[in-house]
Amino acid sequence: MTIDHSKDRTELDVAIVGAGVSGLYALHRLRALGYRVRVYEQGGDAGGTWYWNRYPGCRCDVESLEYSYSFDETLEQEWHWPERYGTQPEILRYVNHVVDRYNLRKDIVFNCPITAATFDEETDQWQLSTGGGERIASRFCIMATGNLSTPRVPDYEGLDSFQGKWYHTGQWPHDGVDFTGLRVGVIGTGSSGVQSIPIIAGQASRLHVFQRTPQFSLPARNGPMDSDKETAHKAAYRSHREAALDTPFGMSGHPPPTQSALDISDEERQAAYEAKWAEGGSISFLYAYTDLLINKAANDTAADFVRDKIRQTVNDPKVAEKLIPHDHPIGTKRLILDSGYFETYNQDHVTLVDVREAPIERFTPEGLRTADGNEYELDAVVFATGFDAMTGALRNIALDNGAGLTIQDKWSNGPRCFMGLAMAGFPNLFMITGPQSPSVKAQMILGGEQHSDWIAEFLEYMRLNDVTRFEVEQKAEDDWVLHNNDIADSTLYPLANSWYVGANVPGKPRVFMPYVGGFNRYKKACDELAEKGYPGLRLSRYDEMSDVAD
Ligand code: NA7
Repeated sequence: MTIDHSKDRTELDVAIVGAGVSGLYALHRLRALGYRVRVYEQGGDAGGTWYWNRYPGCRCDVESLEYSYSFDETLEQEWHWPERYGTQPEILRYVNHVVDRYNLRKDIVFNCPITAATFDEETDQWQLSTGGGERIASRFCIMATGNLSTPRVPDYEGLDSFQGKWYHTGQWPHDGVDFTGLRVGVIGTGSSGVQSIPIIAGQASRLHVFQRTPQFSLPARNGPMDSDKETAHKAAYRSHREAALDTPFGMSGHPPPTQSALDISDEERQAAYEAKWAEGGSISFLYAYTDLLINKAANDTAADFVRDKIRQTVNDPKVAEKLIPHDHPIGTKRLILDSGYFETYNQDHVTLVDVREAPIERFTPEGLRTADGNEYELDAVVFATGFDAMTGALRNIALDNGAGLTIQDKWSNGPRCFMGLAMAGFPNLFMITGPQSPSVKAQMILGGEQHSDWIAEFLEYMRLNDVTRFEVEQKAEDDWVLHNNDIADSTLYPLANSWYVGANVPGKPRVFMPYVGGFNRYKKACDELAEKGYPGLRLSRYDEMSDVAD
């Protein structure tokens, strides 16, 4: 991209890319500090994940009283969440309420993808281009582009010829899809598949689920909000929020475990798992013992408990065995919460097809064919096949540092970031919940707030010190990447072929992307960085005279 020094371009202090929950809060926070800020969003409205993922059954797996903004006590008191876990429509309604309440819309440009971004060494500014050809110059750029925002449809031969309709869960039509009476195929059994399959089964005349990898899933035990619980939670909201900051996953209400799963009797452990199973929720289950995610033998006790539950739920033992995961420790792929998922396979019109055994060979005009020669006639196909997670959105932008380094080159062997917030070689560029930050391993709204607050304080520090540019020192980034990898390697996470390591995208370098040292530990590192005057970040000011001479 050529640098645009003309005057007919938007001039900003901070350009934010993405109007999801993080970008919205960053806008609110930075605008209040007096910065000229604007958000650029490719979607037609705000909400990010909750704007795009409108598939049936889409719901957050974090309880609604936790999965909400904490920055305004009035907001958290006045909003009523009708269910234990927020549905997509409810969360989107909440996001829009926030947008309107804080008058954010006036500084957001919708339907406006940022297609290119180049750093201008001469002026210490980012030069951004939009899909519509607008040019923006901004001192700082914040990529709030989301972790699961680049949907992936596998490259199946013949898909063009398929005469039915097909959908991706992450790009669901706004007016919904009625599957009544249709022969439907769902490909993929991650959270999106597991959440939508029971509902699609309720409409379809015939449902085939094409499963490559069975996944562990626990009952969500969703239901109407318990009003006593809501009242008590709201009465102590501040202490809940503070407690959440001091947990590994950014959520309150889960006392830290004190024992190894291997230090107690089988009976006691079984009773504990039963209680967690009855309570619902993934954190509660995985946080039952100190070592479920670091010791395979401990993990096996939890995995076996869930395997038995699947056997007890699914009537046909052969189908049950196919639904039972054996290739990864429980919790090392995102542990799913469901509402009646395994029970769905007890319905006569629902069939599980193992595409690990016989992969999908191609689509045909009538449906699809698997490698064992079976043909499946389908009227509609749902791709619940996930995302190019954590790096996809940024890599889709023609992003370069103006000195020959592109993001594609920088991340050719996997993402490298300093605390998931910034990168060596890309001055004045921030990420919110980027790779190598807790991101998807912590409550995302809390993570977005924490990152935005940290960025806001850093910008204030630079303003106070008359600085126009920051750069991450290479050593600081290398040390952080090493630290991130060391922590991941001390856990069971790398044992799974998950999107955490990019395994779902053919050819993607296998690197463990989220920081799993705990949100609390991570936040402490961020706070210390600020307290110590930002070691590892080189600060400078451009020479205005030379700029004028240009
Ligand atoms: P996920 O969790 O990445 O799940 C995608 C599913 O699609 C998973 O079962 C994949 O199997 C399957 N998949 C992907 N590609 C194929 C092909 N080519 N053939 C067959 N099956 C395939 O995405 P979700 O949208 O469900 O959830 C994403 C996150 O959103 C979730 O973790 C929560 O954090 C919320 P695989 O396991 O790769 O073998």
